[in-house]
Amino acid sequence: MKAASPLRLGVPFRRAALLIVALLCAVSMVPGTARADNPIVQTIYTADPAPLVHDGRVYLYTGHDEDGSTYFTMKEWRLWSSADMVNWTDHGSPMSVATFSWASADAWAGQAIHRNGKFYWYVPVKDRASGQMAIGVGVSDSPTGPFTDAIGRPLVRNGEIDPSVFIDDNGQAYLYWGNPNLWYVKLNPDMISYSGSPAQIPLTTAGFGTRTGNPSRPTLYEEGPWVYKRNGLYYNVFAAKCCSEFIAYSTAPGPTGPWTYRGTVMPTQGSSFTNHAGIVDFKGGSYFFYHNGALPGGGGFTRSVAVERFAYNADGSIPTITMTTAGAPQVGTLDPYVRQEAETIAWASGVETERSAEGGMNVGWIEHGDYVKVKGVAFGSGARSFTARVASAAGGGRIELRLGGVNGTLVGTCAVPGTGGWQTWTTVTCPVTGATGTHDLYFTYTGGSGYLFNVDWWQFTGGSGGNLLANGDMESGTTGWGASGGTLSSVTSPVHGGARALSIDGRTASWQGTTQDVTAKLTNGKSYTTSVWVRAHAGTPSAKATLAVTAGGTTTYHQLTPATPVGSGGWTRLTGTATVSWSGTLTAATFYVETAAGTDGFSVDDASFQ
Ligand code: FUB
Repeated sequence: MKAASPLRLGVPFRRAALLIVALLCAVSMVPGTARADNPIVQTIYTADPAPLVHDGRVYLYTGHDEDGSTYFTMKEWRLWSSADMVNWTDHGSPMSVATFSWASADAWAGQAIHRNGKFYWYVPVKDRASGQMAIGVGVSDSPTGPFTDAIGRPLVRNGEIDPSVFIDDNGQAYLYWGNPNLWYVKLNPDMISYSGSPAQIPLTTAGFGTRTGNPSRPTLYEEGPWVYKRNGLYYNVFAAKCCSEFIAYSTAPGPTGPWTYRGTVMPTQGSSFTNHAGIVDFKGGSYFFYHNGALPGGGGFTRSVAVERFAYNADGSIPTITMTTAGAPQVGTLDPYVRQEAETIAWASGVETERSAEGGMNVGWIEHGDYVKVKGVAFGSGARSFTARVASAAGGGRIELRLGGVNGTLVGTCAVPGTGGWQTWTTVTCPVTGATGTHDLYFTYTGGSGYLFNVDWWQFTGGSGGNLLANGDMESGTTGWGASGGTLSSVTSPVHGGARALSIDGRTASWQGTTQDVTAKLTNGKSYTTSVWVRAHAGTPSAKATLAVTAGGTTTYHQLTPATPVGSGGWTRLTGTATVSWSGTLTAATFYVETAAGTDGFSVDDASFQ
């Protein structure tokens, strides 16, 4: 599999080039600072981003510029997805020129959309029979494909490119495309046929700005429309002026116009003479995807997809966005206690990916000193062990688990043996110490010379059964706990288990209770189970466990357990399961045991939140 890979010759080149980037970063960065996460993909060159939000993930459909290209030599499309905008999972190539038997070349810029339980992916390709560019449509039951040719012929063919698809609130779908013109057609509800004929959107200077120096193209519109609707306003974000392009936009009161030119979204930047826009809203933020030539060896035909977070102005206008190497901030954290794919990557150096015989992709072409960074990994109260699925046709090597940097704190080392084949998989496990809280996790690969091993997936196990609460059995006194009012103490009687419990008295409001900060331990979108024993000091108050989450400036209260009457004659267990999610940057999360009403004192023991 390795020998057959078309990427193999590119690896040494890429490794050397990425080393240069690493050195540049090393001199320009303060130790410990989070490193750049743009471009999104470092393992291959990517172009023409088309993001799609579905079921809590962003799916990023891209083109693939071949290594060393001197033209738009593009044979396949690629797909990535993320739940947090920084760790991106490589799904390989779910569609290629070969998917369309009638096409001969040019897997250029397209867009995918979800409708009626299916995913439709509109792409420009060269029609073999006519030699003209045409628009094909792939279809799949899954956002990750595989996609098949939906109709076995071009959906539309007029020699122009770059389809964008949009479904209006009334269910009418539109396909837009074009260079040098701008076309649209109304798609039928089946999304694979259309009614009427393709029509041109008039390219007026009022609608698309004024281009100078090219009488045959008086407006700024060049190619790559991205059409969507927000708050009743229709947006067309497009590549403007050639060459080099910049990204501009127009707005309209309806899906077909009349359009008004609104100015620049992203100025000409970034060592690629093309640029290409894709915009989505995700988990409370707005994101602008584009491409540039920022990877080593990058340029107009060796491009890379990147992303910036932005906020619309109050009047709905789009601010000017500039390219950064930092990229978008992370939304939430990554859970190391569930299986994670090795090809889920915030930044990779030296490695590439390939199809795994066990499904999905694996990380391969690993050599000594290569690394993969996974950002914002929430270890919580501590990891105990690390397991990885590995294969090696050579002698194997080691996976060093480091926090905060490629040479950061070492929390574990896993030896990888030779397994007799690059796709002959085995599972290795090693102990972990010192991995608590939330950190960027680096897999630093070490070993001898040549390719060492492949990694398919990994997972940590928690140090205390996954309980996010420190001192949940209260045996360490009040350590880890606080009170939001009243007086907190550690008592030896009554206790539910062990020798100690927590006690709170002197409350003046029902929300005052025992508290613990779990900000660094939460995973966005995760389902948590709570169990805590409570005993009243007087009366029969209804006690409950609550999680207060502050994110994006807003505090949300999650009921972790139902409010349950607790007496003073014995212990009552509060238990429940709740999914905890938030939008924006998480700034505080506090676990409370409180009462629904009243100010009776109570005791708390044997609490878990996991
Ligand atoms: O990637 C090939 C072409 O370059 C796309 O179709 C255009 O939008 C430009 O990005």
